[in-house]
Amino acid sequence: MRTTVGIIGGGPSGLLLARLLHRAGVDCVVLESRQRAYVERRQRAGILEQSTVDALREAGAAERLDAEGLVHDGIELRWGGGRSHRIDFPSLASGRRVWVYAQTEVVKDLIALRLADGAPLHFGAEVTSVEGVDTDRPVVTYVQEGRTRTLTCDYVVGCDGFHGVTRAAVPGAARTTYERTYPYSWLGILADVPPSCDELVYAHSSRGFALHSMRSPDVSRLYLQVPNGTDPASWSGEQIWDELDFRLARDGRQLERGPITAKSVLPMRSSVTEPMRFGRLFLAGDAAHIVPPTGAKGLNLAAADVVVLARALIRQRTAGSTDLLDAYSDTCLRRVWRAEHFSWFMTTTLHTDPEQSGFDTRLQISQLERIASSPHAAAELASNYAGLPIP
Ligand code: FAS
Ligand code: PHB
Repeated sequence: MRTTVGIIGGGPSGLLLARLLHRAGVDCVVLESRQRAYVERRQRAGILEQSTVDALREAGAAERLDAEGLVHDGIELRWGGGRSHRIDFPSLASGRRVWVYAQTEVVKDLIALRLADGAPLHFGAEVTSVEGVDTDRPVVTYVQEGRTRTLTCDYVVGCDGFHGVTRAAVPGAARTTYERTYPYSWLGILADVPPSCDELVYAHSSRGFALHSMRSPDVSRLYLQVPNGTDPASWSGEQIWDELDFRLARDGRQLERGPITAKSVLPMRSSVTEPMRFGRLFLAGDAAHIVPPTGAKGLNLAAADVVVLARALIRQRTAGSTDLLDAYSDTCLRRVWRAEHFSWFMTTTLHTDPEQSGFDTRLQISQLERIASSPHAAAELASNYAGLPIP
């Protein structure tokens, strides 16, 4: 096969890029290793920042989001067994806000649109190599239904996530990866019970972090900080609810409880690979960078990368100029590092490192008290959380 843009990975970044290019008349092919049902049910992000919603609307992919998504104008921070403070986005973040609309739903919407357009989206197509990225005819090799096939492209975009193959297609001497791991993970649950709070609640406690989130008026999404290597099966439903009550405690009110329908453990990692481009190969989303989910940035960074890249590819095809393509990596990395810092800040302020001292804990409390007492500190958190404009 032959195409202008070969997109490896049918997650949010690959699918949104394909949508943006298709609407501009730039032909592309999406190769996704998993089957459609797997990709559509994979539980991941839950929060869309303003720029992501704007991009989905501009791509004609926000009809269900606008009908079913929950608009949120703030989040609540809790600490010290009773202290709490609400961060108000409209007053602190220039009117920008966030939406609760799960990544699974974004992926379902983009797949449905791609298939309705009759545009090439191949499931069960595992890419095994990307060659010739330093030539003007890179070749993607993939296996589908037991047969090895090739796709010749003008450009290849790695949207294949942290465990994909495209990052390795950049020669080791030409790339640098900056990483940090954290001494804790998240135990996440889905529960068939209405959310106990109207908004998201991020809680610091002596026994560790907890997050109250949601998926709909009838489904709650909650997380507990747990040690790395925790087996989700080692936590019973009652133990999970009891620990969530302790950590999210406020005025003695307990959480509404209900059947837990999904349970998984997510390790925490920060990682950035530079540059995000090598010859005719571009990296986008988790293929290039990972953030701990405390700042709700992962999916949103992926969306921002492909908005910038789509604009650059369309300019190259329509005006013959590679200026935006040449600037892609630097343009994205400025925003990536801002989100990396914010995600690290939210993670290290709200989680309790098992090795931390009493001094460290006092610093965390002081930071939380500063946010509660200073409109400037609160505005810095609000503007990062609601998301900075895409350049
Ligand atoms: P993705 O990983 O979503 O998609 C990559 C796609 O490429 C996948 O469909 C994969 O099957 C495919 N692929 C991989 N190798 C391939 C190959 N060789 N050939 C073809 N296809 C290939 N972010 C948040 O903001 N909040 C959260 O709560 C949150 N929770 C997360 C939980 C987990 C377990 C994980 C792993 C991530 C979580 N994230 C969260 C981050 C997540 O949402 C990512 O940022 C987002 O999925 C990034 O999207 P993509 O870059 O498209 O990568
Ligand atoms: C979620 O609802 O899955 C979610 C929300 C906010 C986060 C992380 C995850 O920071």
